[in-house]
Amino acid sequence: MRSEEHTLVEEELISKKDEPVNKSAEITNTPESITAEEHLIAEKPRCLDEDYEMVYHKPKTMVDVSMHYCPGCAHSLLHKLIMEAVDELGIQDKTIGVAPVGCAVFAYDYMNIDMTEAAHGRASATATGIKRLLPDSYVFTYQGDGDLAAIGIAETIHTINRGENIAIFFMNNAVYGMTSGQMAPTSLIGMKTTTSPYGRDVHEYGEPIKVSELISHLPGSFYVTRQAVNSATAVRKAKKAIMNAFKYQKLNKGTCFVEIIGNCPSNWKMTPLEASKFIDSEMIKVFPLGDIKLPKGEDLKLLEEVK
Ligand SMILES: Cc1ncc(C[n+]2csc(CCOP(=O)(O)OP(=O)(O)O)c2C)c(N)n1
Ligand code: SF4
Ligand SMILES: [Mg+2]
Repeated sequence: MRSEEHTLVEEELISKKDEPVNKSAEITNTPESITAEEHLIAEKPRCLDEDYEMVYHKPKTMVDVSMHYCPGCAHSLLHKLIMEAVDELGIQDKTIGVAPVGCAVFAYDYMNIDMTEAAHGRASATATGIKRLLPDSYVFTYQGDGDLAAIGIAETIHTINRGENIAIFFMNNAVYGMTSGQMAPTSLIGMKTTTSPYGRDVHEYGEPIKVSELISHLPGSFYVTRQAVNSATAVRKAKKAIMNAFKYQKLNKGTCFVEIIGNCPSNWKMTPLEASKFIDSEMIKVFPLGDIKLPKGEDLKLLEEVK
């Protein structure tokens, strides 16, 4: 709630904003040369701290820079959710991420944790090496559908079949976003892409691959879930799934796989809002949301210990 004091300070700021600036401040930058405006700006947070209740802040695990993503792109939101989870679990200094080749190639510029880059599709193989050398760390890969389900499908299946104790965050936006929207293994039937201008033809290219269902049959997968980030409810559920994927790593029971149905407004040639609606009306018909494989039996009891 705004206080009288805050309103007064704000009015003072507005009235002093137009006062002539001490030009010497720009040249000498000495404490005496601080302008009235600079002084008031330094004062402002004191007022905010006292009179506002903090309801949202960027997690400290996010680097405070602008992202390169297109407006409305789900990558930025997924980055933030993963980093919020790391922040809330207090594992920033123990978490190591592997960035993909794809639009999220610069994930390491935004996530304030140890990260490395893998060759296209090889993130889970890279993560395997890291986790085996540093078993007490929390290791995750972040991969798109071109990266994980096309060029990297072999690595993905073998990694999960071995039950590597890592988390895989899989952003499924049904196209190769970075390279201008070619058809991916997850493109929908009839979906127009730059390499399927008349729509994906099932006879020519087969059905979209449902990676989560596929890998849930592998004994090495421990937790498999499919979520989205196109609504507030979906975001809350996705965040919970991401938290679970990190927590379950403590149990050393296998791979945790979180698929996120994302978007690519630029290559889908939609506004962000249209893209969100398309997810609800088309994408989740093919890729239904929800948990696909959950820990059970004795493992469920173990999970209580890490909550
Ligand atoms: C070995 C190799 N083959 C192909 C490419 C070209 N390439 C870069 S990104 C990409 C597809 C990325 O799509 P996706 O993984 O779905 O990520 P998105 O951009 O959609 O998030 C391809 C084919 C490459 N960089 N390296
Ligand atoms: S091209 Fe698509 S996936 Fe890439 S940043 Fe833009 S909207 Fe996101
Ligand atoms: Mg993609």
